[in-house]
Amino acid sequence: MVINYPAGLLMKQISGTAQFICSASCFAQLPPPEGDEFALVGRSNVGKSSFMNHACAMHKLARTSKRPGTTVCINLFKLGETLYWVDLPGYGYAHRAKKEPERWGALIDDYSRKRGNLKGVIWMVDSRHIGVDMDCRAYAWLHDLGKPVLPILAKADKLSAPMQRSQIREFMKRFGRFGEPVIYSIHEHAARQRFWERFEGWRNCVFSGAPSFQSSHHHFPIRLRVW
Ligand SMILES: Nc1nc2c(ncn2[C@@H]2O[C@H](COP(=O)(O)OP(=O)(O)O)[C@@H](O)[C@H]2O)c(=O)[nH]1
Ligand SMILES: [Mg+2]
Repeated sequence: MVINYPAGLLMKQISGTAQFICSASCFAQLPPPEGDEFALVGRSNVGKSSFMNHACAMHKLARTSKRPGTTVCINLFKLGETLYWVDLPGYGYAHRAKKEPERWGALIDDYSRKRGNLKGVIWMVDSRHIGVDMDCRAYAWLHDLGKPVLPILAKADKLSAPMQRSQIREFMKRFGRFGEPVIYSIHEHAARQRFWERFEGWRNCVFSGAPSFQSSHHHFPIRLRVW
């Protein structure tokens, strides 16, 4: 069934009420799937945890850090009655990757491919650095995964308005198949509403099974090697 929520309702329901559910260091530790899950994917330090806190209007929901790579687990959050978000470990930090790249890749791959209620991915890219190698590899992996992707350009306060527009164009040139990215800054109050309106529309598309959101058919899976 497609539920079309009035714009802004979801944001109001979620603000200040989201809950941390658990941290899992392997797929088996996750609780049984419930409701609809959306995963946050992006480079370490791109601002995933800050974004979740800001979007949910809660300061300490997800841990944020100036030190990259501190989220080594899958963290599950309940945002609404049937809405869950998952903060995944960020990719792209060499010192971490050297230590346990296989476990990281396997953790993300396992989760993304086996979790039955994973409905879509929120992909965060630094608005200042479009097209860096790690993001290009993540793009190939996301494409292969075949789940709907909602792209976010993070830390937009670091750019002027004209630069934001030109970075959106750059993103569309490289990764346009996922649609136009939402510009986000945790220092801009209006970003929250802009995001939730877009999320609601995107989620309604996801659940209506529009053809553009159907999985693409590949003959072999691209294993994630960027984490
Ligand atoms: N200027 C600015 N800094 C941000 C923004 N979002 C996150 N940060 C900073 O980026 C750093 C990493 O953020 P964090 O949420 O821990 O990134 P994660 O590793 O992707 O979860 C922290 O120092 C945040 O304060 C933003 O929109 N603007
Ligand atoms: Mg984090």
